Amino acid sequence: MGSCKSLQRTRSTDTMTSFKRNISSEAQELHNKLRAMTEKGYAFGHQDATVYGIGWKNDGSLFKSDIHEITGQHPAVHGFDIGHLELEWMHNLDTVSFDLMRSQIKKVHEQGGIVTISWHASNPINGKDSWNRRGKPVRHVLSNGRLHHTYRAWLANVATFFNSIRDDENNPIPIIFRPFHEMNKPWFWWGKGKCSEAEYKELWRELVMLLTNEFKADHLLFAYSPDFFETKEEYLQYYPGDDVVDILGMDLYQHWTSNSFSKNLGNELEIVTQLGKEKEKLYALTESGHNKVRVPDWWTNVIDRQLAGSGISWALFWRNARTNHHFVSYPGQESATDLHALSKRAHVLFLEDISAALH
Ligand code: BMA
Repeated sequence: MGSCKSLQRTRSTDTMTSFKRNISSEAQELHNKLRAMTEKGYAFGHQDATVYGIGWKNDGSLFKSDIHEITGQHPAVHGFDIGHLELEWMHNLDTVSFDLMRSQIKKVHEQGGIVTISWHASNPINGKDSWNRRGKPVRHVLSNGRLHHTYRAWLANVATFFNSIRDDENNPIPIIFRPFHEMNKPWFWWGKGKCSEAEYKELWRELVMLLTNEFKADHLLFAYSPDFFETKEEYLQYYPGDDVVDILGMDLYQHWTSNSFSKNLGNELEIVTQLGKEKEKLYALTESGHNKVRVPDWWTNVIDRQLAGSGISWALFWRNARTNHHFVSYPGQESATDLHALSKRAHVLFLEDISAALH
């Protein structure tokens, strides 16, 4: 690694939307930074890290995170979600205001951190949430579909938001966008059973084309994130093409025992490592966690046991919403001491590790 290979810009040769994707220098720099970072270890990420935690909510005056409370360090990768931006709401589906999100992203970026954004988009058929499975929305939002016009306006809003996130020099802050995740499972309107593989791929390709080339948000990298898979074929079932995916993601939660989770995680890592080599792409654990982190040594004995030396770029753990829905430790919680121990390991990268060393 360490090569300066530029991002894939080849055209797709099949019947799918074919275009030459625009990629700004900011996006290219973010990619280079991710590569350099990955040489040192993997970055620790947390969803909504600085906007709220257990027992606190950011009113805009803070730069605080549950991770920092425990380890003295902020996460290196910060996840946010733009669900409901498409409806032109002032705050997302989890009541995070988009103005706060913008200002926190700026702070993260100023400190050398990395930002990744997911999109729990509403069902375009009825405006209800992502889990609403009414109709076959995907085919209707594609170009020529009856909802394409509405959906295009959604993407214009998304691009406007991304383009509004700027540093003090007015340069757009590069972001890893992770739309339409967990498509190989049946829970979202864009998921398995709600569209064909070809429709999903077209959905993705049109999104990239519209956001980057049409609406000029070309400072984005794109992460593809299936949920649990057992084989390479399963992983690639909805893969929309090397020219429109920059990071091979995977979402995997521990629902049952640490043993079965470790086994699945290990198998998935082998698959994406191989694919990462073949495709010369970065790979990451884009969503993970064990609700309530009920295993006291989960961080060192389950997570790091699998992730150390795996070659992944980052692992992002889901949000700390409340005491019965949180995916990292908080002060006094039973896994907090172990998270602190994890943070001492040199190959686990936090905010200062990636800003100081890589600037
Ligand atoms: C899910 C849950 C929901 C939340 C959604 C988007 O996994 O945490 O409560 O609304 O993610 O953040």
